[in-house]
Amino acid sequence: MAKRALITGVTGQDGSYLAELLLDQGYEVVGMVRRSSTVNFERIAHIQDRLTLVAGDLLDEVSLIAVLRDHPPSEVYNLAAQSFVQTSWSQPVLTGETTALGVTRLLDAIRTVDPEIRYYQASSSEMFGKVLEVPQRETTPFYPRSPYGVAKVYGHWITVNYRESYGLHASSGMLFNHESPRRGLEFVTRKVTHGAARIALGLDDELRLGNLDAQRDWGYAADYVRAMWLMLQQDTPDDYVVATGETHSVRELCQLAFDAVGLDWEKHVVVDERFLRPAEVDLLVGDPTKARQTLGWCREVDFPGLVTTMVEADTAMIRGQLR
Ligand code: NAP
Ligand code: F7E
Repeated sequence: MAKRALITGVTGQDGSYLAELLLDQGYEVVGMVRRSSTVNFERIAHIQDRLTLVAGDLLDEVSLIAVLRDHPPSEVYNLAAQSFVQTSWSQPVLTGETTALGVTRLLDAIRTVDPEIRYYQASSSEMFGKVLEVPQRETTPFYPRSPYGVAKVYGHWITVNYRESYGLHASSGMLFNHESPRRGLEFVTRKVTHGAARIALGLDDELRLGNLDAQRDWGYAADYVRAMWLMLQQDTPDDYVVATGETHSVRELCQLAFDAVGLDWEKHVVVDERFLRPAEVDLLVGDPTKARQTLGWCREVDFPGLVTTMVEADTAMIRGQLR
């Protein structure tokens, strides 16, 4: 019998790549989607006929219990969240309800319906925030700098707590930033690659950004979903940092993206205060040693390769829209 996995957040960047990976592994994949007035299945349109899509919302525990009862999974990947850091200042309560308490609702639904289900929690490098150690590893203390980061710390610790309280096979992946052509347009990598492509095609002249000095450990999303799956294949649940071990600034990101279209980024990028944050995470760089040694995980795509691929994908997409 095929294993069945439930993915929350299947319509998101990571959900779409994880669904592809699990389908390739022979899983039956159930994707939880929340009700909206328009369909937003762009990222899963190419695999939609191979997925079972079910209605549910992290804000509503009744819906979570129903999904688990109606489609009993052996693995649950909780990728759903209000995931945009900037929005977490304007919607702090919603962010807490979804990204923090949503985790408790789902863990408790699992405990109620079938405590044998294996659980993956999408934790984040944003938990390290104003970093207390460089590079950041599993033992680095947390110092979140946004309502999103605070919510993720809660989600992380409630996952650890349900593992220790009820013996759940619950693991937490502390994933550093990971990107792809499917990244939302509001995140800085995609904003830059999409912006550079539009400028190169003569559709815009400038790109307005916030803090160009911020440094991130950026990897490729398809590499990172492999680590999620590997965590749930271990006999013992645990927590892992997933990162490349390299850091780059937003400035370097701009240079690479504009180089890819033969333009000088400094002639087009404008700093706009609207994109500065009330509190910033200045530097993130992870140490993926434990993931490499225990899971056998390593990244396949490097930063220049990632940026170039994203610029090419955006250029092709925009050209297609113009036709
Ligand atoms: P994303 O593209 O923003 O996707 C988020 C998903 O969550 C979407 O499918 C969204 O559904 C769903 N969602 C939001 N609120 C929900 C609710 N109340 N109930 C059910 N579903 C809800 O995020 P991502 O980049 O794929 O990230 C996946 C997870 O990893 C998130 O938890 C994120 O916080 C975490 N994370 C991401 C990174 C990264 O660099 N990408 C790094 C560390 C951790 P709609 O499509 O309906 O909006
Ligand atoms: O910002 C700076 C910004 O929004 C990266 C989420 O997936 O990764 C992501 O969170 C950096 C920040 O990602 C702009 O100030 C400059 O320092 O792409 P971002 P994020 O905040 O790091 C973590 C790991 C997650 O868990 C989150 O879910 O870039 N920056 N100018 C800008 N950022 C944006 N968005 N827009 C700008 O114009």
